[in-house]
Amino acid sequence: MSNKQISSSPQQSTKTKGLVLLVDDEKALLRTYSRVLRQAGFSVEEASDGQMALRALVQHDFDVVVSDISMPEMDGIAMLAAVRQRDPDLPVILMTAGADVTMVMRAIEHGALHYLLKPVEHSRLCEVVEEAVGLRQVAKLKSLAFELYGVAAKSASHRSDLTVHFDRALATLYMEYQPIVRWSARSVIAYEALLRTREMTLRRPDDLLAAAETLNRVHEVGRAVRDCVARTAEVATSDKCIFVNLHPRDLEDEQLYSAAAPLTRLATRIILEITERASLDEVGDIQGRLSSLRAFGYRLALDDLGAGYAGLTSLAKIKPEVVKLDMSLVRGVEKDPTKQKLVRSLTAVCKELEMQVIAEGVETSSERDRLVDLGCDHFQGYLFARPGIPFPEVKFDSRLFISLDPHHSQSGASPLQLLAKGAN
Ligand code: G
Ligand code: MN
Repeated sequence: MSNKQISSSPQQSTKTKGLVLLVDDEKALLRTYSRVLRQAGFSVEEASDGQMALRALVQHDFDVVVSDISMPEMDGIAMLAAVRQRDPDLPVILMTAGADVTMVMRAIEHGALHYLLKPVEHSRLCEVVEEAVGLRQVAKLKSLAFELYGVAAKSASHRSDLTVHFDRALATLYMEYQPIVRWSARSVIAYEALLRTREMTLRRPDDLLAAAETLNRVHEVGRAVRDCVARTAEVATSDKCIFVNLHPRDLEDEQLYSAAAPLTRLATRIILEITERASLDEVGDIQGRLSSLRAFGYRLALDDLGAGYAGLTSLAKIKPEVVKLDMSLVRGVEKDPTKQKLVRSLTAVCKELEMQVIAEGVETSSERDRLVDLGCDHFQGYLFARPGIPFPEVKFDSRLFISLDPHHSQSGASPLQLLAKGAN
């Protein structure tokens, strides 16, 4: 029937307050509500039964559905259920002539946003529709944000999607490098290689690693990272040490111990960071593995000290050459006596144990100055440089600055020696 055609053009939706799908089998009401909504600035598509409404939903991207409940064939509740199947975020407002409690319950159960009694007051209709359009906008932005920056929490139920994203993340993986400075010499002594990817859904390294864990593909990330660092280190000009993060699972990858692996050839320039956030308990023969790495020339750093649950056990197990203080201890250290005490004690103990201390995540000069008072001399953080490709320089304050040439340090020692044991 011609009166069942969908009216008004969908293109209007871009210029209006929002696109409404109005569903009612009573033609007079359909016309009236449609006119009211249009006058209020909305675009309206009309449908005179549930089936027709579902067809319209396939064709257009509606902001809200306003539907009568009692209609022949498919009623408003059944239509609502069908809408929910294909779009969990589309607001649906139901209208009915009688206040039937069971009906209201069912409507709410199926996720109706509002339940209006007929005859619906015109201003109330516009108000409710306007609110629904706003909610729809928020839902869209939220899902966009999730797509761009969200964690891979939905991964378990979307394993095949996750595989596609993870493959793309691996294929577009690259490293950024953040300088580590020795403040007393005003010089860069090393860089930390930080994992990056162009795959937007797994941009945060934590999310990429979580995906790798879910898919049981952690070793692939570790190998890609090490190969990438090795390639950069071989072609780029810097001869400084490079800190490379290891996932605890990487310690079980035989490729890490292969003499032919690209990073092995550079081992004496590499400090492998092992995080304190994860437990090493599941890694078999940890002592044997760490000795093999040291035999190649690798040194070890304990990352994120102060953020983990591992207490002293990881420190005792690894006996790292370098300890990195977690940024949670650094943030606002100048205002927090407890943090000051902790940093002072940790720094002193680590020095006793001949472990070099690096304070991570230093963002302000007040944090840096207080850390210097507390005995720290090695820093990393946005205050000095953001991570970049490859090997960003650090501009030290010219009044205090000793040498602008990053390859020439004031002491005359090579950057490697500066980081060697006891070179405090
Ligand atoms: O866990 P790990 O220490 O490896 O993580 C280092 C992370 O901290 C990197 O992702 C890096 O980009 C980030 N980072 C480096 N410097 C700073 C800083 O000064 N402030 C903050 N908030 N993050 C930093
Ligand atoms: Mn690290």
